[in-house]
Amino acid sequence: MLIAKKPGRVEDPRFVFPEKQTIGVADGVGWAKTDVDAGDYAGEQMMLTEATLSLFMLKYVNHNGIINHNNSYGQETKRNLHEMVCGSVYLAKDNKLGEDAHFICPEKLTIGVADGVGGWANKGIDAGEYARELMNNAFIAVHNPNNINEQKRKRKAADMIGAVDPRKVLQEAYAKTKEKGSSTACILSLNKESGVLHAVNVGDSGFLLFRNNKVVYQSPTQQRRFNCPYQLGNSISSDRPDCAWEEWIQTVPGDMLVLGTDGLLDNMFPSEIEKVLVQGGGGGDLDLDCGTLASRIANLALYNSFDKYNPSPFSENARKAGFEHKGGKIDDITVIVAQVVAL
Ligand SMILES: [Mn+2]
Repeated sequence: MLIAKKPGRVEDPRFVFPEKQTIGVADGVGWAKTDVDAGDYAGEQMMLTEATLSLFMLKYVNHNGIINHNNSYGQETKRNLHEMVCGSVYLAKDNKLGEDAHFICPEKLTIGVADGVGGWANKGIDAGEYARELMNNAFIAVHNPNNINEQKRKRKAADMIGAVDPRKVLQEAYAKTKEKGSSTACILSLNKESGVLHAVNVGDSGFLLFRNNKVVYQSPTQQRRFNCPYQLGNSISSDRPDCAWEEWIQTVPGDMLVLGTDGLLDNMFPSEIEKVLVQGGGGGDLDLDCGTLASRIANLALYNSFDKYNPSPFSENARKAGFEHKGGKIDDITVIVAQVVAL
C-alpha cells in the first residue's frame, strides 16, 4: 500500500504527514544507494523498496529509544531524525505563469526558488522559462545519487549521513538548463540526522529562519547594484553557480523556514512575517499549516506590493542606494514555508 502511493509523494508536496515519516526514513536508508526511480514500478524494484521499508521500521524503533543500539563508535545513542514539512504559494503578477519558479522535495528535505530576470522580456525572451527549467532540473538533480554529500569525515555521526548537497544540485541544474534568459536561485537542504541546513543562493531570492516566531537568521543577497541581482544564465555576462553564497546553519525542531523570491523579501519586513507566524496556520495538521502560512504571508506581501505609501524593504533599500521609491514593489511572489520537525 505504501509503495503504491510513492509517486504521489514524490511529485506532490502535499503529502500526508504520517506517510512522510515513512518515506523520509526509508529514503535515507536505501533510496540513494539503490537508485530506485520513483516512477519505475518494475517488480524487481518493488522488492528493493520493500527492503528499504523494513530497514526503516528498525530504524524508527531505534530512534524512538524502544530498542537501544550501538552506533559505529560503540556509543549508545538516541537520536532524533529531522524532517521538513512544507507548503508553498505562488502569486504571479499577471495571469500568466510569471517569472518565478520553485520546487519542493520533502522526501529529500530540499526546497528551491528561482526568479527569472525580467529584462529579457525586451528581447522577446520569457525569463520565466529559464527559471522554470532551472528548477525542474534542480528537482531532477536532487534525486541524483551523485549529489548526495558523502562526507566520511569521522568527526560526528551527522557527517556520515548523506544529505543532498544543494551546491551540486545547483551546478547540475545550471549545466542542464539551456533556455535563453537568466535567473536568481536559492536552494536549501536539511540534513535529517544533524538538523543542519545547507543553503546556496545566487542573487536576491533568499530565506529567513524563525525560532519561537522570532527571526534569528536572514540570508544575504547578492547584487551588482541596486535592483540588479547576481543571476545565473548562459550568456557571457551571466553569473555561474560557483559564485553562489553558501552557508550551514544548525536548526532545531520547531524552526520555521520562509524561503522566497524578491517579490516576498522586497515587500515584507521580517517583523511582519513574525506576526503571521504568531497567528499560526490555525489547523492541527502541520502540513496544512505550512500551506496556510505561506498563503497568508504571500497575500500580505501582495497587499504591501500595491501599497504606494508605506515603507517596504524595497523602498528602504532604494533610499539607501540614493533612489526615490515609495511603497512596495509589484512583482511575482513565491513563498515556501517549511517547518523543521523531529521524528
Ligand atoms: Mn522578482
